[in-house]
Amino acid sequence: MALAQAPPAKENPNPGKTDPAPNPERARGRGFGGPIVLGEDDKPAFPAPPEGFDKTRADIAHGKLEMVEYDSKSVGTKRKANVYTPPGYSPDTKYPVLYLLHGIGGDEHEWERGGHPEIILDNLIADKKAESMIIVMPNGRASQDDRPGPDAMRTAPAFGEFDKDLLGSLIPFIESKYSVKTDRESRALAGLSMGGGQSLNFGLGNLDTFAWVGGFSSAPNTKPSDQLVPEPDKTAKALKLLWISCGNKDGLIRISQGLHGYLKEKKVPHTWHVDEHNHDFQHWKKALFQFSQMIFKPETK
Ligand code: FER
Repeated sequence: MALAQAPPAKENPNPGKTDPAPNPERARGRGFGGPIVLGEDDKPAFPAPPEGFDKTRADIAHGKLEMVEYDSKSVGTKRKANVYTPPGYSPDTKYPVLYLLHGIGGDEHEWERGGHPEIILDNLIADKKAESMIIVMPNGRASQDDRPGPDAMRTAPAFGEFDKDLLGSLIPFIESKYSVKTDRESRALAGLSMGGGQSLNFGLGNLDTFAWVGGFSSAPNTKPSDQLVPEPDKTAKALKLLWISCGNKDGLIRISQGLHGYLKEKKVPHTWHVDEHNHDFQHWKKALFQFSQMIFKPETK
């Protein structure tokens, strides 16, 4: 679900509860999440992407999107994932893989519908700014009924179950179906909002599986910082990139600010990027544009 295109927020139906109301109407509108207090570190780490970064170019090679189905052992159903293979994908080459996760109202279509990663990556690969990579966009709601339904907030617990499906079924499936590299430095995990929280929780919790981790506008499902990074030296040593970003008009920014502050105090290297956006695909597309140029590159760390 493209949050940016959602109707404006209604009145808070829970006047006694200000932070944040468990109502998807508010989650999709402006001003949800709570008050925003910006600190001196809360600024852009990168300039805005060039004009046209997200526009289809006729003069370059294009990758492909395909919807695949895999057997999920932990959920007990067949589940779908939207897979981008880069221009010229060939079984003679082995590719790194970015697992890219959606938000509370979304599903396996959300990134394609709202963010067009296939366009952003086609352009970056044509300009030799990103590595040729596969992007897997699964459904992060690990339950038999994995639709957002009329009250997506109610499906939040299923997002917490997705690590078993990701590690136990989806990654093995992708590694059997596609020609991919299978070392940890060839796997990245990133996502928006609920998917940002999942990426931090599951990525930082599985350093033997992922070396590149990104949270874009991460939601309150993000674990407390001392649980995410209980051993700062170990995390610092293992990770090639830890990316945290948020818009400065996003009421959830305190989640990312809190993690940035903790990492700074514990001296864990990370990228902290704050732009001028709200909780929407303007931020998420730009975050993907930057993040995807940094991953799978030897010089990033
Ligand atoms: C919440 C506010 C927002 C929450 C989740 C979200 C689990 C997620 C928003 C999104 O994915 O866009 O309190 O609790």
